Amino acid sequence: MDEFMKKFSLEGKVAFVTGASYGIGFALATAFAKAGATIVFNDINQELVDKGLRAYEELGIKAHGYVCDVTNEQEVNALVAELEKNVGPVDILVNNAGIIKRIPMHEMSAEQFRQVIDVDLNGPLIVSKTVIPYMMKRNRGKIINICSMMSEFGRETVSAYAAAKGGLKMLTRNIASEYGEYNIQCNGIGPGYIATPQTAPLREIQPDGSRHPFDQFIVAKTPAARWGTPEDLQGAAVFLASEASDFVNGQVLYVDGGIAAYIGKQPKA
Ligand code: NAP
Ligand code: GCO
Repeated sequence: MDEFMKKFSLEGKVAFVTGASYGIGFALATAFAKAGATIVFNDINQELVDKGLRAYEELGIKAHGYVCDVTNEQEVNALVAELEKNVGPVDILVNNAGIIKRIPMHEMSAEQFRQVIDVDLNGPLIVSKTVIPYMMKRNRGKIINICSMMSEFGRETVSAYAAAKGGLKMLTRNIASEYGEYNIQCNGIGPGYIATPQTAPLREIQPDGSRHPFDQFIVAKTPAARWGTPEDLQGAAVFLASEASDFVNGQVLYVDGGIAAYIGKQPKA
C-alpha cells in the first residue's frame, strides 16, 4: 500500500461500534474490518450478540461481542475496562446504537420521550465519557456519532428522536471543542433514509400492493431517487475513522443521496 493510501488504513486499530449486531452498525464494523481494524461490538442481549458474531464470522471477521446496554453507566465502564485490558486500546468509537418511537408528540408519554433520549443521546454521552480518558492518555482517538436527517429537520411523530439527534449533533461539536487538543476528533455521520429494520415500517407494501406512502414520498425527496443502504455509509465511516480525517473535527457528514440539498419538485400535473 502506498504512503498516501495508508492514511485511509485502519490496520492495527481497535474499533468499538455500539449496537452493531445488524443494520448500519454491522455495515460500518464490517468496513472497518476490511480496512484492517479489530472489531468490538455490543448489543442489548446475548441472543443479538450471538447473531452478530455468527454474521461477522460468515464474512470471515473474528469480532468481539459483548452484552451491554449503552444507557447503563456501570455496564459501559466495565466493558470499556475489559476492552482496554484484554482486547486493546479503543482507537475508534462509533456511537451507533439507537431507537426510535414514532408517536404524535401530544400522545407520547414523557417516559416514552425519555426512553428515546436515554438511548440516542445519553447513551453516546455515557460511552464517549468512558472512552475519552483512555484516548486522552494516548493523545489520540476517533469518535463518530451516528446522527440523522432529524439532526436538521423535523417531521411528524418523531419529536423525541429529532430532539435526541439534534442534541447528538451538538454533543459532537462539543466533544470536538473540548477534546481536540488531545488529538481526539469527534465527527458525525448523518445518514439519509437507509433500508434497515428501523425503517422497515416506512417501506411496508400496502394491502393493495402499492408502496408505502412514506416510501414514495422519501424517494421523491431524495435526488438519488432511492433509499440508501448501510453499505452507502461505509466510505464516510472509514474516512472519519482514519488518519485521513485528522484535521476534520466537529463536522456532521450527511450521506443522504442529496435530501438535505433538495427543495423537491412540483407534483406531476
Ligand atoms: P436498528 O436496525 O434499529 O439497529 C439499532 C441497533 O442498536 C440494534 O442492534 C439495537 O438492538 C441496538 N440498541 C438499541 N438500544 C440499545 C441499547 N440501549 N444498548 C445497546 N444497543 C442498543 O437501527 P439502524 O437503522 O441500523 O440505525 C443505527 C443508527 O443509525 C441509529 O442510531 C439510528 O438512529 C441511526 N440512523 C438510522 C437511519 C436509517 O434510516 N435507518 C438513518 C439515520 C440514522 P435491538 O435490536 O435490541 O433494538
Ligand atoms: C423516520 C425515520 C428517520 C430515519 C433517519 C433519517 O421515521 O423519519 O426513521 O428518522 O431513521 O433518522 O435520517
